[in-house]
Amino acid sequence: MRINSVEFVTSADRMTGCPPATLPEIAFAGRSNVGKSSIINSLLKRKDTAKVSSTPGKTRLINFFRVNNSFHLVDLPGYGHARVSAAEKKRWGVFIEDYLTKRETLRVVVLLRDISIPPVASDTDMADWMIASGIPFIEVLTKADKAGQGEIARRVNAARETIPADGAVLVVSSKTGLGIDKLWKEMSGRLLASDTVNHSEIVHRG
Ligand SMILES: Nc1nc2c(ncn2[C@@H]2O[C@H](COP(=O)(O)OP(=O)(O)OP(=O)(O)O)[C@@H](O)[C@H]2O)c(=O)[nH]1
Ligand SMILES: [Mg+2]
Repeated sequence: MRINSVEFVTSADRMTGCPPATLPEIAFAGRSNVGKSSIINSLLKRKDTAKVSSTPGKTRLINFFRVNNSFHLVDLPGYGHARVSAAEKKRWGVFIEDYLTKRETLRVVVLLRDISIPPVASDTDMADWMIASGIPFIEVLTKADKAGQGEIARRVNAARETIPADGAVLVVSSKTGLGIDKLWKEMSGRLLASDTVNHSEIVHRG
């Protein structure tokens, strides 16, 4: 993907705070600390467009980034973060659920999991819920630089068994750039399937 421009659009903490639904969107979901913001930066070839932190729960709002004036990448707050109150968790949950089920321009969700951490209930619940709700998603295992070849193969196989997804399981690292081009390819396929996007802006390399 050739990145011509990236603009931060807005942060929203409720549906009415989201920008007008005019551009197709891809949202990034996963547990806190899994590397959602880092992957967005890697995809955009930027260091700190999306805020990254070693403290889980850094992203507390839904952040919208406009790319090539053609589509949005959307950074969601992580689920399953222990350090926030039950009330706040519930409020986030309702907002994220609203966003995922009601946003007309949402094309696909990139669902991230840490390759070194076996799936927990919140991961499988999320995947099951998206399947039941008819929300298409791409399954991605992150932080692959922390795992050896053998472990990667095992985790990919396990991921195929534990989480039924329609497509392939992608393996990525924001640290080394592994799998980023493949992920772009998968994402641009979903964007190209929509009419509203300016096709000339979506060009993937190689
Ligand atoms: N080794 C390694 N570390 C990573 C990678 N991606 C992210 N990290 C680290 O993981 C931590 C969390 O990264 P973030 O991108 O902030 O994670 P997040 O999913 O956006 O977290 P929340 O906003 O809290 O939900 C940071 O310390 C990152 O440096 C990766 O590919 N490899
Ligand atoms: Mg984040």
